[in-house]
Amino acid sequence: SPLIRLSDYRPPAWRVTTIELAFDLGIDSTEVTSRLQLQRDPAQRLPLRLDGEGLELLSITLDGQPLAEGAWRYADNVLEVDGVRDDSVLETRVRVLPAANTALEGLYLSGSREAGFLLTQCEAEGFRHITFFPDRPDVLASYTVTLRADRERFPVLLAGGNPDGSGELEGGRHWARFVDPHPKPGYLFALVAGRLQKIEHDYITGSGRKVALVIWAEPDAIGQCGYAMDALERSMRWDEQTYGREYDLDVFHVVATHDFNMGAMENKGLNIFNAKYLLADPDSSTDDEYRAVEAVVAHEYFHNWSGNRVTCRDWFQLSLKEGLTVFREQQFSADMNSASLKRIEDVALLRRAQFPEDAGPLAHPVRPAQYAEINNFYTATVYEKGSELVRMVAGRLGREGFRRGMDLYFSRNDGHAATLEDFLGALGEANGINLMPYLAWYAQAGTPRLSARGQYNAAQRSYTLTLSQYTAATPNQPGKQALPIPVKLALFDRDGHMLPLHLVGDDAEASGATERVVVLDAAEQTFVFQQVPSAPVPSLLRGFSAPVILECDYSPDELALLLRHDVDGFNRWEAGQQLAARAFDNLRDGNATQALDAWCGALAALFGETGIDDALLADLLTPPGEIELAERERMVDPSHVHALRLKLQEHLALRIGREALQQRYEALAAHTNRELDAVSQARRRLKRRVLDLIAAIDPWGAHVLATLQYDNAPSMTDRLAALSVLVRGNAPQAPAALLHFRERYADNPLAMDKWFSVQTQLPGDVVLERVQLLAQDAAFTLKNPNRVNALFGAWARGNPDGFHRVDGSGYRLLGQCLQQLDAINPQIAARLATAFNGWQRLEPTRHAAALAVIDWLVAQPNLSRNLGEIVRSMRH
Ligand code: B3K
Ligand code: ZN
Repeated sequence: SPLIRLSDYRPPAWRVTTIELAFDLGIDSTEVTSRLQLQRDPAQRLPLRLDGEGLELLSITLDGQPLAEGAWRYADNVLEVDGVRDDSVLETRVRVLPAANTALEGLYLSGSREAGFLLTQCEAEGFRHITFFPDRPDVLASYTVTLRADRERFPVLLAGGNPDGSGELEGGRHWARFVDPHPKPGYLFALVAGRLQKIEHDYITGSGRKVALVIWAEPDAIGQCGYAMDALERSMRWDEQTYGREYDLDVFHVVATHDFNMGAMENKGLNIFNAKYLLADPDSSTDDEYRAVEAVVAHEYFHNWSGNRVTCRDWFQLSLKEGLTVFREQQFSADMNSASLKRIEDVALLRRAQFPEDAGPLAHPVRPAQYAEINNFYTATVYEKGSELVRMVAGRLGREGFRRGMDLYFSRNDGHAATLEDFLGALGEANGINLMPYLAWYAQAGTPRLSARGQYNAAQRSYTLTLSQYTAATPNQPGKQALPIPVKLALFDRDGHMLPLHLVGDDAEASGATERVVVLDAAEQTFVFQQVPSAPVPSLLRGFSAPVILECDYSPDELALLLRHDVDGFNRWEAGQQLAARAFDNLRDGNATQALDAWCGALAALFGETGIDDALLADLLTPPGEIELAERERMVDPSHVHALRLKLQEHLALRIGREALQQRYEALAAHTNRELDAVSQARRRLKRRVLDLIAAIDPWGAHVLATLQYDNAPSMTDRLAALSVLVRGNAPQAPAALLHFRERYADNPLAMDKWFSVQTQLPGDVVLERVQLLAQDAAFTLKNPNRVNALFGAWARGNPDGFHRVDGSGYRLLGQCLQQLDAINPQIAARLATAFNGWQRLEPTRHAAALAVIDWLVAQPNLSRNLGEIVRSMRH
């Protein structure tokens, strides 16, 4: 398929100023009438060309006149019309088939024909599956939408914008109209129709306007929407207080569906959510899921300004809205919960999902230069690395400066489609700083490696820090340039105290602080600190001040010192992670135990101390994951990585001691409740970790504890943690617990997803047969994205040892699944296929087996553009 290139961007030859849409809704067949008020760009003399995919054209008129045969052509997903003048009105009537739409893009049916409801998903290019339109984000139109449907089958009719009347029609039908006063691109259009129930809450904005907040769900789920409503209200207040941004319509609708390709969608005035990120109750949701609901509700709401009021000029600018909105969401979550725990979570995700992406065949810049299928670019790079880039810039400007810059960005671009240059330009201009050097970060793929070397000169009492950077080549990008890398740092003395910093070249005023930022903006630079009384231990990249891989030859003792004393919660955890990675190397190489001793010793000491937060302790006791550890290997054997990581935890548990673990477990278990306050959540988190550590040295004892915990669990968090220990330990109690879980939650799709996922964590080769068995289960279907991800996604991504079978049968199973799935839902197939990422560094046997399956996929006829692009790129 042809590549779309950023360098080919041209402004639209035709714009649409207003669109009037009318839907005659039906499950099998829906008719869509659209009236476009067109506007020609006088500088371009091109015929009118509108996007349209899979539309059955029923009628077409131009300025009220039926168009002659030959005056229009509809081929290759483009409708071309002759004789259109500036100011012309084009009316089309088309038919679409919602129930047959398994790709879940455009207008489709969620749930069963009898009880389900109709909804739309338009980002990125779904609007062209609904009507003919210039389906690109820089064409902003005013929308008037009329929905007509059978009242009994579709009692609720919703579209974005403010309600503008409703009424009865003949034959038991009814109608409702919505007018959106804010011009928007087609990707933000949405409608929902069906039997839904609601909860409502009146919100008063900072300036005193009343907004009706309405959350809609199917009858059996409406009782699980209260937490989302609470999170929505807090998000709205936070955006007013933090960014001065108010909501701008009279109503804000939110709808939950079980059939959705991603997390949620920020359609103007009508957000649509994957039920997984909206529904929550203690009996079926874990603490992590509650926090995910809070974050995603906030994320979609924040898009109302960062994405909707100011949208993207083209899809290459996707990170303009996504990176920025992830950053805003992360700030919000940090404010609502613990900031350092949030930072740990975000960096762990970056390392697990984005660093491997940036190091493999799918590596692409945050602003890609080309794509075949834009839906393949909703990636960890665009989202998470994009957020890190905003964070670097925000850090550079400081709190007030960033707010000043954001105010200018919003006011200057309000109602427009903007670029990353507009963003950095406004932020810089409001602060008198040139931020354009940061554009290089957006254009360059790959994770920079930052090397730090320190040298202490006792005679001069000076400490010289040399920083250098290097980024390895990535596909299509052999040469790399130096990037501006802000390094937040502190120096510790050997007793664990921070030293005042006197950097050569600073004026007296800046001198003496214990923490500061230096910016490396060349291949290598040197920074000299004076008045340093003794050889210090540097704490670098505090708070993870730049998305890089830090290489610094700390001794194990130095890392242990930071782990015990660093006051930056993130860097304290980070020191532990670095030390754990070195301990892993000790076990792998078998030639030293220094790091292993230091890691176990420092954590055993912390375990015995009081005063450390339970949740932070739980995170400190968790070594880097298997994917992260594999990233450090030249040649990867996933089973070996898995086994060594288990060994690592066994050493840690032994050092802490079975008795101490038991005591802590019992103390934590004594508090058992289902409250969501930070202290209760932290206890559950630590309890889960302690139980895991017990399982590492005394599986039998752990299984007894886990069975009790399962039976008495007041919340899903405790229940699932216990079940997971039983399953991962292949405990004799596991089958009965799984059976019980299944019966108890048979009618709860989100809980059933967990039933599927937890079983993908079975150890060893046996998991493959389990996955095959589960794929035949009556409750499994390839048509539901959540179910597919819960089984195949959780297995291929969450159980590297079980997926990367040395005989290649794991790859073949995934390959067959992808082939079938691609015919049903190409977006989900393409995303699942990224589980092959990293195959090039597998040891030779697995490498050959994975390649054979990738090649087999590439050779399949009729591959979708989505899956085709991913599997072909895998060969890079
Ligand atoms: N903007 C949507 C993602 C759309 C994905 C299209 N394949 C959700 C979000 O990022 O908020
Ligand atoms: Zn988003």
